[in-house]
Amino acid sequence: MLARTDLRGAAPTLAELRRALPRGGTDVNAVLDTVAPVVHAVAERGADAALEFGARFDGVRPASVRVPAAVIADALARLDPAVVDALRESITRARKVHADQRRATTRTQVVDGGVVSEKWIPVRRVGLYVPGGNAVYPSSVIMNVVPAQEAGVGSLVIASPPQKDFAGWPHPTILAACALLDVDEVWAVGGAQGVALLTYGGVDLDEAATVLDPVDLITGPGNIYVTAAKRLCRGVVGIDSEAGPTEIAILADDSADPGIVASDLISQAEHDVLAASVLVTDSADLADAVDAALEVQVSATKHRERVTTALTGKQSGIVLVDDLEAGLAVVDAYAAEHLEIQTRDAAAVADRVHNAGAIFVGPYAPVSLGDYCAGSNHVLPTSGSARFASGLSVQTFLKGVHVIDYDESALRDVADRVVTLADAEDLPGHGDAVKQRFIANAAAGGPD
Ligand code: HSO
Ligand code: ZN
Repeated sequence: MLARTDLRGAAPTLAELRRALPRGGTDVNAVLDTVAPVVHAVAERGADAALEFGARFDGVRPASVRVPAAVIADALARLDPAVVDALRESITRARKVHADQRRATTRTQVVDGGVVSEKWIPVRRVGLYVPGGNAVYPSSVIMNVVPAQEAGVGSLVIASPPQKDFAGWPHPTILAACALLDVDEVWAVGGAQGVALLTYGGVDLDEAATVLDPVDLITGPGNIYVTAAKRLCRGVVGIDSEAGPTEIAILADDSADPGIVASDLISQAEHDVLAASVLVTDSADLADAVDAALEVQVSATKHRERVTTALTGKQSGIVLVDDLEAGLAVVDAYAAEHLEIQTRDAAAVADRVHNAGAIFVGPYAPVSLGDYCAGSNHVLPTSGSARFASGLSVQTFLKGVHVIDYDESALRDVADRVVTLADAEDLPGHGDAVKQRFIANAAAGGPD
């Protein structure tokens, strides 16, 4: 079922390796021209334009952009208690992990009388985009909201597309997750117009003419139009990352259970026809066994068509390597969003991985656990960006600010060096700004 790339006996360069690996890719640039007029219209006309586009693209126009509190409360009241319980457990575990990510102010005594501190200030107002349509993921609400709250973000709004089946409000499971997380500001707006409204703000067309304040940072995945709008709005607003289709890579040796490997490959293929499932192994026997297990499991899985399309797409496959060493080079070059290690001594092998969004160690840490209930975050870097980017965390919502506090003698001690460097850069005004302090002191008969 999975295409094979055989690297045994080969010694590819990094560039050759990257080219040889299965990889998809969506062309966000191709829709920029379609999305730009939407963004511009919302930037100019605010909620009015956003609702018009919603009516056109989502086929429904909610009574207001802001979802009434009673609608949110009602969604929670109606949710299956077992789902409520599981969401609560997911929230509790995520809070535990993310609370530990908070950063303390650092204070460095550079010299006597000269201190530089770095403090971490939460972004003031954040917009979390939550997709509607096929992918209704209350778990993603948790993964975005919890780190923002643990970072101390004071103001948080969730935007999610209006749903035809629910009177134009976002999906009730999304609203219920908001209620569980104490998020009370939810906007029924999605797509490019949702991103634009978060960026530029507006005034709701409800009776109270509710003000829709713009945000400082937008996080959360979306479809290609949402991603294109994020690209266009970046700069006016902060953007977390551009999320591509989900990916799982599994590094496995002959000790791995082929049934487990197959089911984990299917679990992420289930998300999207463009999802990538990649097995990297030094065991041809395991590759054969996984393929056989896939045949059986895929035919029994609910979303078999979508899964089959994903697994047979050019973004998925099996990469055969000579040994684990070569396997590690492959997974580092691939830089998967999710990487599972299904080998002997899995923890030691995991320790050697350099590039992955998140690493899942051994047979009892499947990606599905991380998707919902490990406590880790499931918003992770895709498309190879794990080489330089991190998943969502408390850090995403913090800004580091240096605070510089030097007294007179500390400045005097280094003044000559500042003047020298300023002159070397032909910026004598910079040096003068330092000298001025000491001239002024002398003229005023100061302590000089
Ligand atoms: N695996 C997805 C997240 C998700 N899975 C949400 C289930 N629901 C991307 O990390
Ligand atoms: Zn998932």
